Amino acid sequence: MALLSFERKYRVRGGTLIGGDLFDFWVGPFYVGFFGVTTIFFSVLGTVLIFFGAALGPTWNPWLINIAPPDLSYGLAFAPLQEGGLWQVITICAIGAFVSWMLREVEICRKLGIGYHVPFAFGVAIFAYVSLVVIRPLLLGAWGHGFPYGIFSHLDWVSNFAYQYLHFHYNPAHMIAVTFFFATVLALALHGGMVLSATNPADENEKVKTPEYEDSFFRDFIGYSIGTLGIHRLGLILALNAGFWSAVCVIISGPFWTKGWPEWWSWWLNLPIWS
Ligand code: UQ2
Repeated sequence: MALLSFERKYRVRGGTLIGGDLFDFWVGPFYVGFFGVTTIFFSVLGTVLIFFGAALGPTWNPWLINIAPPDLSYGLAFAPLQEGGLWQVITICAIGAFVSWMLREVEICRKLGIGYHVPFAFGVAIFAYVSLVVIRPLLLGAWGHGFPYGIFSHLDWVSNFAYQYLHFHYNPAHMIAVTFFFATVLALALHGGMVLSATNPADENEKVKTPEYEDSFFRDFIGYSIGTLGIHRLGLILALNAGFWSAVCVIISGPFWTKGWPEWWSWWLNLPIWS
C-alpha cells in the first residue's frame, strides 16, 4: 500500500494512554499526542536552562561550558540554582523529555497495532542514563555523584570515576557490556553487509536475490543460518544487553563495590582448588 493511502487508513483517533482525544492529532507528518506536547515542554525548558547556566558561567566556548551537579555536602537535598540546582532541574527536564518521547512511541505503536519493541529498547537507553544521574547518586546518598553536563567536563568525570576503581576494565559487568557492544557491531556489520550484497546488486540489470541466497551463504560459510527474522531478534537482544550491562557496571561501582576492580578477582585466586 502506498504510504499516503496507508496513512489515511491508520490516522484515526484512539490508542492514547492518557487524556482521550486531547492532542490526538498530527501536524504535517508528525503525530503530536499528549506526550508530544510534554516532550516539547521538557526539551525546550531544559535547553533554555542549559543556556541560562552557560550565561552565568565563565565561558561560551562550547567545549568548556559546564553545568555541574551540587556539592556532595548537599546530599539528596535541593541545591540553590547556581550551586547545582540548575543541574537538578535540567536532569528532571531530561528524564521528563526522554520518558515522554518513549510514551509517544508507545501511543504510535498502539495506533498501528504493532509490538512495543522500539519503546522498550529506548527504555533501556533511558535506564542507562538514569542509572548514572539518579540510581547511583541515590544509593550513594548525594546528587553530587551525578555526572556534569559539559563536553570536556563529562569526559573528565568519566576518567575520574574509572580511576577511582583503579582499573575499570576489570569490572566484570563492564566486561560483559563491552562484549555485547562488540557483538552488536559484528552482528550489524554481518547483517548490513549481507542484505546489501543480496539486494543491491552491482549491475543494474542484475536480479535482486531472495532470502534463500542469504541463508545459503551462511550455511556454506559456517554451517548455520540464524534466518531473516532471527538476525533481528539477535540484534535487538545484543543491543539491549549492551545498554543493560552498562547500567549494571555503573550501579555496582560504589554502592556494592568500593575497592579497586582488579581486587574483585581475588575470589578466583582464593578458590580452594589451588591449595
Ligand atoms: C543470517 C541471516 C541474515 C543475516 C545474518 C545471518 C538469512 C539476512 C548476518 C548470520 C548470523 C549469524 C550466523 C549469527 C552470528 C552471531 C553473532 C553473535 C554475531 O543467518 O539469515 O539475514 O543478516
